[in-house]
Amino acid sequence: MAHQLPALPYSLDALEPHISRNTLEFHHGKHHAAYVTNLNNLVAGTELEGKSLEDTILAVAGDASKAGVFNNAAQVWNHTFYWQGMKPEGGGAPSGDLAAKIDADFGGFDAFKDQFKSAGATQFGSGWAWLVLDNGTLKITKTGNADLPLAHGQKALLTMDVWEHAYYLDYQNRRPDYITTFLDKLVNWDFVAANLAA
Ligand code: MN3
Repeated sequence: MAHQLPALPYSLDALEPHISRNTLEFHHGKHHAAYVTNLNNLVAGTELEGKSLEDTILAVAGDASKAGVFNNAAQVWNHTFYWQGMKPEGGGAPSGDLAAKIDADFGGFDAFKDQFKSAGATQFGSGWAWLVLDNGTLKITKTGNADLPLAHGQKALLTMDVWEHAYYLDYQNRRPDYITTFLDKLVNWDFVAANLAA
């Protein structure tokens, strides 16, 4: 079965005023959809056709001759994961085991936020900021273009898209304002906690 564009886990206007319907219509309906279409076209008739998204990513990671497949497959995965990491009335602080783990590995929630903001702000050009589990330890990372933790043996817990298409319609060049809003108003900590527990 061909790869499908997953529905958003909320309505197109659910994240307003922080992320507009206009942004989600383009970002999900055009950008994310195009990655799915491109991936299906690239794998059609090859040994990758019918493989899961994760298996496809792992099969071509590091293979320069398959960069197009990697980029589109990874972008499909990254966006599906990004949507789930946000919710209406999100943000605030995590609780329970996740909060304790953040305190232990970062020295507190404020230190986590500072590192996450810095990763997003300093990713030059297009890419992603991540909270990952790396050999049992929480870490903040950033990746360029489509690159993702799965290709580096890390488990993704949360991601923030810092490609300009993620924020430009709502924030123009003010990427730091988008990042602050993502943390304060949008993060779905229940999703992050479930990923940590899985
Ligand atoms: Mn994007």
